[in-house]
Amino acid sequence: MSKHTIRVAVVGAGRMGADHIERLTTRISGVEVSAVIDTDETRARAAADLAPGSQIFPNVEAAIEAGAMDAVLIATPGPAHEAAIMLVLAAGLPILCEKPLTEDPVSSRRIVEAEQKLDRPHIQVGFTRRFDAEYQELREFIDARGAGELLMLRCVHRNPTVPDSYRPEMLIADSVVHEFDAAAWLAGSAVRNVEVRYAKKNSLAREDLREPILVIFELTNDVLVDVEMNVNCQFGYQVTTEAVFEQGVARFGDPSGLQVFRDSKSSFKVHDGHSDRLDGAFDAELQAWVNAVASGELVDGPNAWDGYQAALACEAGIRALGEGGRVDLAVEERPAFYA
Ligand code: ISE
Repeated sequence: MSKHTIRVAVVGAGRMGADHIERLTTRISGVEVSAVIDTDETRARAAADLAPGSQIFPNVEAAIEAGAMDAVLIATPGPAHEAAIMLVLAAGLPILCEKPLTEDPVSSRRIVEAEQKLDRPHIQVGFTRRFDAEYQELREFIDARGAGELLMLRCVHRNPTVPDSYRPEMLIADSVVHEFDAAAWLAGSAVRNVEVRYAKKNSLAREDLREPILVIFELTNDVLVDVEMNVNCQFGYQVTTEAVFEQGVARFGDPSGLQVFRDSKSSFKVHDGHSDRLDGAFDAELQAWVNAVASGELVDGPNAWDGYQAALACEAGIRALGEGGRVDLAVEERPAFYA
């Protein structure tokens, strides 16, 4: 692809889609939002107002037919991802798909099979944590054996509250999916089994939402990972990771910035949600993707194979959530296409 401004169509004009449209329009270079695609015209129009000059379309087919874009960012809810991806892949355009790639491994597998018929990967998956400076620093530390071999990862993932649309299995498929991807990426190994334990239920959580939970999983290199998944912690958004090595411990995610001492107390600002906690990572992720599309590389970050691996881990995690016990995954070798 030549060095012209990349024209991006954003599919899905909800909160995440609008956020990406605003980001692409105001903060990312070498790109313009040329199309907004949403079945709800009012929503599409409101989001398109954030990107002057963009056109709106009711579906992906119409935008492809009009030749409205060079690349596509998919920000619809997960169940709509496969259909949009298949259409865009058939048109040979690069894709940045918000996580999850799809909500089950069977449909994710269909996608990696379709993509492997192309000359190179076209799909990047929005596992944004890989673009966060603290995650990147920890990965470099692990790779450099800064404190010897990595033994364990101890993660905390807390949300202040979740909307009523958040179903119990989303604890795994929408939330712990981040740790499945991030831990595998940090440690350079795939997830091989998953177990879920329930804590005493938070009475502030909805009746049908039994949480917090503790998710424990092993990687193929024997590193053990545990995640406190807590979506009603009330006080703010918190993501911490502690890596335990043979000769030390490395940790990130604790509050930083201004510490105020007042009225016999000290305090730090805590993040409100993923948008402020991961703001810089979202910028870095989108800029890396746009640059990759412009250079013809098409993907610079987690690819569809990573999305498929996360879907396999989620399927095992959802079974463990419902049935208890440890659920094993079929570990497959990464194809050379996705090396
Ligand atoms: C949400 O979809 C996200 O991606 C957030 O990062 C995560 O913290 C939250 O639990 C999910 O529901």
